[in-house]
Amino acid sequence: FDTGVSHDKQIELVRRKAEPPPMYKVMLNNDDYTPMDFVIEVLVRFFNMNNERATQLMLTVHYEGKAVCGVYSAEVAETKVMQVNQYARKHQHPLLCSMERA
Ligand code: TYC
Repeated sequence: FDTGVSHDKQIELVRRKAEPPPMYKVMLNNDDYTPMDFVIEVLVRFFNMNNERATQLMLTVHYEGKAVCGVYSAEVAETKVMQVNQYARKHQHPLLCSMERA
């Protein structure tokens, strides 16, 4: 009988159960102006790091150009990127947070 769910939709529903959702790396990018202390504060506030991990990651970005802050679902990754970039702009720093497929 008619369940109201098309055959294509049923296939899509089965596929979604079998495959894990795509994951995204959330990255911080280096720049010459954002204060180191501000980057550490961002990592503590938005990525739930303690001060030691945050300091290490900030230095990795500073010396290597970028680093992965965490790996998340699309929705969580998009939210982190928005929150970090908004927070940086509010404080008038050029700090850039971005995401890419893991
Ligand atoms: N390079 C910056 C400085 O020397 C520090 C910095 C680290 C900036 C990490 C951005 O994502 C960043 N003040």
